[in-house]
Amino acid sequence: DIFTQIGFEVAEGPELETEYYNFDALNVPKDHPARDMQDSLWLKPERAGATANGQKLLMRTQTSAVQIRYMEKHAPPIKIIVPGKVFRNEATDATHEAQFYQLEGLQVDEKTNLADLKGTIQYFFKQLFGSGTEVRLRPSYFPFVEPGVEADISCFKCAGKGCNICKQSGWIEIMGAGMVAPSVLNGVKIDPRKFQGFAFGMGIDRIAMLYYGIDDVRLSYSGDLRFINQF
Ligand code: 2NL
Repeated sequence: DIFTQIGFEVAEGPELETEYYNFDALNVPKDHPARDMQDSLWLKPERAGATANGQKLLMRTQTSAVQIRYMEKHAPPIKIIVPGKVFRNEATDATHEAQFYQLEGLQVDEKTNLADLKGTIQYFFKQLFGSGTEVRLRPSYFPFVEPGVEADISCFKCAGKGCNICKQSGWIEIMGAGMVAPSVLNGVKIDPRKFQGFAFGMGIDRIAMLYYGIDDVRLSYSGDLRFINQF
């Protein structure tokens, strides 16, 4: 709702993806550890239907493939948010699940820049956590963006003084983002000399946990009605 108020549309796509859409189109190196069997849930290739046009299939590890598919079909201006379930080959504990929800966003237009990204993130977190919420960006790296950033918000519990939620730092690491890499735009036949884009991704479960003070991500998927009925 917060994003649709400023013109974003909701897009969705398949949970079962090809290696091309999940990794190659996003500039993830061929030897990147995220592609490993240890990190991703691959379908056995010998199983009938486990390849699509010779492409290996996996449960999507992020929703970015939806944005790639969208950019192939739609010319800019593009403003979408993509909610959806993602999957990791993960030993579960209080802060790790094998399935969780992400929300990614993508805007592509002429003259879209890093200030537009920061303004959009700032608007979102002020709406979600209150108008006193501050956002800061730190340099980071993701293969599909250049430059890449990590966004922190000022702690909504202690307003920056330092508490258990923000680990005494006053800031909470909340999402990754950046300007869409030119190679990613070229891959979907959008000319990066004419169009620029920003993109961001966040874990919805993690934000809900922070917001409601939930200390174990596995509760959300336990099927325990005493937990579910509180929301
Ligand atoms: C994170 C980081 C991110 C994106 C997701 C994206 C998608 C396309 C192109 C470029 Cl199609 N970028 N998505 C960009 C930066 C970060 O997520 O930590 N998520 C939980």
